Amino acid sequence: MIEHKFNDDAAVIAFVRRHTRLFAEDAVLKVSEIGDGNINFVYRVAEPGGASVIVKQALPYVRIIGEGWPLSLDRNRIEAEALVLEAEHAGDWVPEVYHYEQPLAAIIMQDVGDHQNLRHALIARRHLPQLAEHLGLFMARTLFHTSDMRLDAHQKKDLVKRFINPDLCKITEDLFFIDPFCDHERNAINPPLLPVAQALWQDDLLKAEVAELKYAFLNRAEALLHGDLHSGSIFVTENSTKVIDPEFAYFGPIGFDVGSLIGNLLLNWCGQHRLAGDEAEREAWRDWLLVQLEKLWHHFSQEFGRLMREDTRDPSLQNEHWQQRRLLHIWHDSLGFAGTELIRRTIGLAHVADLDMIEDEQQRAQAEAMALHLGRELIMERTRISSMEGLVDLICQLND
Ligand code: SR1
Ligand code: MG
Repeated sequence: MIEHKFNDDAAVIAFVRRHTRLFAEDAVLKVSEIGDGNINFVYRVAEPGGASVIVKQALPYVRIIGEGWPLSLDRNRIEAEALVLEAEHAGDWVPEVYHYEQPLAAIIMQDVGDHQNLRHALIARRHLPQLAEHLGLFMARTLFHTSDMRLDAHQKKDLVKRFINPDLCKITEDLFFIDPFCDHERNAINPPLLPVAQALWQDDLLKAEVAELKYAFLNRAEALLHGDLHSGSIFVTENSTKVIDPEFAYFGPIGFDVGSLIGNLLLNWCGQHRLAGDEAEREAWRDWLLVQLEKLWHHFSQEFGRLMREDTRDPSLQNEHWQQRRLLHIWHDSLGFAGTELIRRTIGLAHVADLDMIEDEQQRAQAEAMALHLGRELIMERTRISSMEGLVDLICQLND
């Protein structure tokens, strides 16, 4: 029996009324459970035709698995605190937190229901003119301002302590770096793709590089990451972008966030290759995605570079040569982590609709094989790809 779960809609409404003043006393409120993620329960509380808020509640286990996979409730505190911290540096791009309540492991936050989930938007080939700029700036600012370049020694260590997140990190450690590279029972593999997956499991050189990336994930406390920056964690309109769901936040390698996002654009690029419909339209969309990739890195690296030059506090880190090297290092890490995201979303536990929605299993296997191949190349070649042009060349060769 889970004692702290909201018993019914009335309990959710009472919680919201207790901690916000958004609704008039006589307003008739409606609750709907709208969570489609893997882990938590998410409720929308709305006055029909009027205001609304989101209540996100963590239970002490993974939602899609049940009580057999216990999970610390502290993730909910981490999410609330990460949202507040992100808002200090990138307030335009995160929902506002109205209240966090530790005993209920619940957050009341701004409803971004007028936005569309980015994964659905990409599948529908919706052009989003400001997406790459918003996400590039979001990452540059949140990551720079929580790094040793900006914080003093004590501030940084205090924050690292606050964001120790062992349960959620363990999910990533397993789902990104272990399961997809062996015949693990949690994997979900499209039958025609099995021989390609089996070849990966035999590939010791690839596994050595994955071990390198995992070791970085385990040990390199460079900045406070969002930690789960995939298309499903982003909501969009034409001119607005909101990044939600930082419950995986912890201090890790900056390239993990950048790479997760690159990986998700590339998953869509692979999936669209085999989606039914007009080929010219599909290819035009895939070209648009590559342009977004370029823009994303452009905005991220320009802003991160500017912040390093203008706002680095530690004099020993103000060295221009070192700063350029740092950016190149982030680029190489990003490519490697993008590769692991491509692979784990294709044959691991948590798939993505960009690939899963291809109905024909053979067609799907072709798009999936492309994702695995691209993932492998990114991991293996990451330190030899020195620029965005190099990345786009590699991707285009794969398409031929
Ligand atoms: C059991 S959790 C599976 C995945 O869902 C989350 O959103 C993370 O991406 C995690 O890897
Ligand atoms: Mg999530």
